[in-house]
Amino acid sequence: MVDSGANMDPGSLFSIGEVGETTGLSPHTIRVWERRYGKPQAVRLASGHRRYTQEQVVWLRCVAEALANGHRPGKVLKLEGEELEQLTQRQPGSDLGPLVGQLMDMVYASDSVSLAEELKRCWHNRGARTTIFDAVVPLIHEVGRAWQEDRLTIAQEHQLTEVLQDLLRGFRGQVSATDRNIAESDRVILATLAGERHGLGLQLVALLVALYEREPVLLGVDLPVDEIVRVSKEVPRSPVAISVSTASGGPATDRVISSLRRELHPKTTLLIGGSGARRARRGVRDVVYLPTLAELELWMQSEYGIRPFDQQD
Ligand code: B12
Repeated sequence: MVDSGANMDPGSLFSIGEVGETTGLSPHTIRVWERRYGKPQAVRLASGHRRYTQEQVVWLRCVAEALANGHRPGKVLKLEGEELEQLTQRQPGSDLGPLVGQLMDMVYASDSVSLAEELKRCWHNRGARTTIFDAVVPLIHEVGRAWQEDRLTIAQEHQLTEVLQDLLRGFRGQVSATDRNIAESDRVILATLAGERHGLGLQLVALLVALYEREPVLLGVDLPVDEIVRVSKEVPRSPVAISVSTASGGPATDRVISSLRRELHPKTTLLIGGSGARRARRGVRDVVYLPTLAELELWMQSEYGIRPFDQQD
């Protein structure tokens, strides 16, 4: 459920202008929805100004994506969580958006060359945001579904992973700054925990971190806690971000996250993301849970005091 925000520190809330800037929705639309649908219910300051929680901003961004896919506000505004997420990835009346459908045909045809070319074309012509959020992420999720339903061979799935890893690294190479001094707090250490072999989440996060002109330090997948701690202790002001897939989220992983939290320097920020990450209220203390890339973006915007990467000059 969306938090009412009543007990929140006003400093951690967003103004309607900031919400509009991050979601692309006009403040007028947001006010009309509150009146008409009762959502998002803003926190009112003594001055009468509206403020929104991070959770509400993420919800509004999902709403904006679903609307951009052609779904009706009356339907979209009633939804939350997984149901809403599905509409951000699918167009009405069809299972997939045309671009993802086309990319899936290439996966089925084991045509890595066309797949890579199409994604590069998307990156050059339609930009980083469309490529990440409208092509790569829905493609990964559709491949997961197809694999589960036995519509895809192991080789086809592996081939896609290889293509995406190469591309995401290549895109990152294009946006990474090479000629400036990187402050310790501007680095983000990225890893998955022991037993977790899903690495595309890390690549996506690394690309997003680079788009925000920060430096991802990739330790890769399947790392024991003491290895992550050893690297982090050298640079305690760099946040540590861990990707947890649905395959590995759960109480056993929570215990590993607790021990990682205990062993890291107390000042080191620990970010846990990926669809296996839990929500803050049920999770480990002193850990920032950011299950989606949209939440990572908001975190970076508030942490580093910067605007969305595609609105910077
Ligand atoms: C490719 C793939 C593999 C490859 C991975 C290769 C590689 N080098 O990465 C291989 C073949 C190794 C593999 C193995 C397995 N896989 Co697999 N795999 C996938 C697939 C298709 C993509 C994986 C991936 O990287 N996802 C991770 C990211 C990209 O997705 P995400 O968790 O939703 O994260 C999103 C955000 O949360 C965010 N994010 C991710 N990390 C982070 C971190 C931070 C800090 C932040 C802020 C955000 C963030 O980015 C993503 C984009 O929105 C998924 C399908 C899917 N839907 O994910 C299945 C999937 C994850 N695999 C699955 C399974 C079952 C397995 C195996 C158990 C299969 C087996 N029987 O061996 C093993 C387990 C391996 C292990 N020990 O980890 C299931 C899990 C289902 C479940 N609920 O348990 C899935 C969902 C497929 C399915 N539909 O059944 N897999």
